[in-house]
Amino acid sequence: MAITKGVDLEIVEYLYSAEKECREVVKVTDRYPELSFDDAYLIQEKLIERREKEGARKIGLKLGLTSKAKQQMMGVHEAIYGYLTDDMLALEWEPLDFTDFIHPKAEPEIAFLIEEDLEGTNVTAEDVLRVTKFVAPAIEIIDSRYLNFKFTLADVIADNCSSSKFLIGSKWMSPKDLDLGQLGMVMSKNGEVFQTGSSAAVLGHPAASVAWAVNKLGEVGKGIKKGDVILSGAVSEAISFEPNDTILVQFAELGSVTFSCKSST
Ligand code: OOG
Ligand code: MG
Repeated sequence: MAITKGVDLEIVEYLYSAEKECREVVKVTDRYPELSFDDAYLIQEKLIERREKEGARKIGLKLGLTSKAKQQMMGVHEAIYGYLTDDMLALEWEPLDFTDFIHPKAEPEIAFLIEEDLEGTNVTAEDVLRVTKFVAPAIEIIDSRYLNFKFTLADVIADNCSSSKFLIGSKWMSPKDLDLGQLGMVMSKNGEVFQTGSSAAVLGHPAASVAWAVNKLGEVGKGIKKGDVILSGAVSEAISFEPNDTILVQFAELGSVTFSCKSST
């Protein structure tokens, strides 16, 4: 069942202000249990439009729930997607301010830099690799606007899939020059290893995850564009961080990406 007309904009304002004020809020489906996935993607779209009105610019996409482990955790069989905007890009050499977040977590991802438009409903991982100029190591910082980071699938889609910030490492490689399907990954916090994994965790191959997103967008006549940055979805579980923490993600062959969080004073 779909939500009634007009409610969508109310939800957009609800989520927009929660993000702006770094405030966690009760999940949308507590009030609107009838919220469908289609409703949720529509709200996500309008939420991005709302941010574009304030000057943000769409620069690409992010995938979520692309690993079997995460899908099982949520009891779903499908990935989800959200949008990246220019104001989400964080830089390795500028410490993050914890007061910009609610309860952030960092996760290791592969970034795709796209050099050709791609659209369709039968797109394969090979097609994606063909239009990918570079891949790079990346960290996504997710920061659900919902209380205790707890939500249903419709809730998280509406909340632009928990997106907050992302960082891209400095080593960019052509996907032709490495075995992108089997890259080992180590994520550490303050020098201690917290997560290990392989890029194969992302739907078998990170390019398959991007292909899934292109096909999903293809169903509504959209696609990906030259210049887009696309985050593959997490290679392992996310880890939380606090002021003074330093997170480092290292990928075999593809190098590393890191950030620190400022002290709280
Ligand atoms: C949803 C977003 C998940 C990923 O890479 O799997 C995501 C969440 O877990 O909050 O970005
Ligand atoms: Mg992610």
